[in-house]
Amino acid sequence: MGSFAKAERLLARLQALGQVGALPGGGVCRLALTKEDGAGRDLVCSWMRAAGLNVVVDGIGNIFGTRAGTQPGPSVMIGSHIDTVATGGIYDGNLGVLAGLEVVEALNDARIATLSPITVAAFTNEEGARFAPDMLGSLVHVGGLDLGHALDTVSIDGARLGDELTAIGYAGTAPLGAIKAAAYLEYHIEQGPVLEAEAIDIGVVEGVQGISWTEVTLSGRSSHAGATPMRLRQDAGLAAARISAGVAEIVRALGGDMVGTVGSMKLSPGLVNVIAEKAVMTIDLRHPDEATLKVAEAKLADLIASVAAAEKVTAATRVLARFEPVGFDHALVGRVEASAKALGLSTRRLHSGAGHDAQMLARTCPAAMVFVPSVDGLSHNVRELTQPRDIANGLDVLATLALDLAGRANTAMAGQPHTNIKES
Ligand code: HGY
Ligand code: MN
Ligand code: MN
Repeated sequence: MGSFAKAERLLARLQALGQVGALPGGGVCRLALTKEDGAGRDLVCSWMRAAGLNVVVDGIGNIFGTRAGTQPGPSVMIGSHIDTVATGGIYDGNLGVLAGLEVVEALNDARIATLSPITVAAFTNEEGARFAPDMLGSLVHVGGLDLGHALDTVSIDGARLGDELTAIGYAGTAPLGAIKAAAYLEYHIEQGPVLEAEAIDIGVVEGVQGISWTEVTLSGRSSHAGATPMRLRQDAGLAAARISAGVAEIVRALGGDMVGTVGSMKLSPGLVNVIAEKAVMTIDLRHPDEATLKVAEAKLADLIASVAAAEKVTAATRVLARFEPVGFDHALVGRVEASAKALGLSTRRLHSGAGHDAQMLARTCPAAMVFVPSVDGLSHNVRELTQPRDIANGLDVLATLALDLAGRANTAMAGQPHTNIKES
């Protein structure tokens, strides 16, 4: 059955963009605002312009490519991100931006005009791996983070966000929030095991779980690994290890959907025969329920305090990101489900384990997401893979729904755009 959009061009573009920042053994590294990210942006903008889109860049580097409708007004926005983690795959984020571009190109090829404009968006620094928090660009876009504050963010490698943005040529001049969205769609890989395990074609995403990122700095005293008796040590490395193990215990005790990750831990001086004087570690806690996430955070604070006292080190914490759970617009979620079913695809409702720009856009307009299966549930891994058939399925749902929301202009049924999704 399918839709007016075809996956071949999208699959080719995913591979082509995946060559920008490609890692030797496969996968990609395009950390936000690096020169590789800049090159990826240049390539995507060149495709947008070749498709006739009006491309604008705002002050935080968000890219918006708009295909005009026959009527002025807010866009149907299709977005995601093209920055990646350091050991990323070619699908996370990139699929959503390039699929939006494919929808536009397919409309051009089919000579279909829409009543409402369609805007393809690539948001800055969705990953948050280099600059925290994640979803930073879309958060600024919706007014959730002051631009000046965002531009002064310092990366894990000591760079200032605004300087890096200027260095890659994406410190834009378009006013923040200038492109209004009547509805926001994000097409994304699931990044988890559910759809594959249940052999489901399309994930109908009802919302995104809460996210809590904390950086902990533990300060002890370096001394000789051999000559210092255990009772005299102030070992920041041991404290960090005990906190890491304690996070796993907190998560296990809360059970259910609770997840916790110590993704980075740096010891200094980091030498085999020197007791670590300093440890800097990050803790990522997530849960779909805000109250439970708060309980986990309180337990973490107690854990840090008790380990620091026991190991005679000092602990300083810094919140890197904190977003409450978000529910997507019920009517639009229903439209995703109905579009998939009308295409003969199997569906399942689920919450997203990962954060997405859609959770920020949901603050300003109805937002919803389309998920497709991840092979082995893998993502943030160079082996990230989604099968071409699944990519085509998700594209068909996205294209069908985007056209439905934007409204066809050049047919006898021309009328009001369906972007006021409450009516339908
Ligand atoms: O961390 C996340 O959930 C997303 O990949 N930024
Ligand atoms: Mn993503
Ligand atoms: Mn990601």
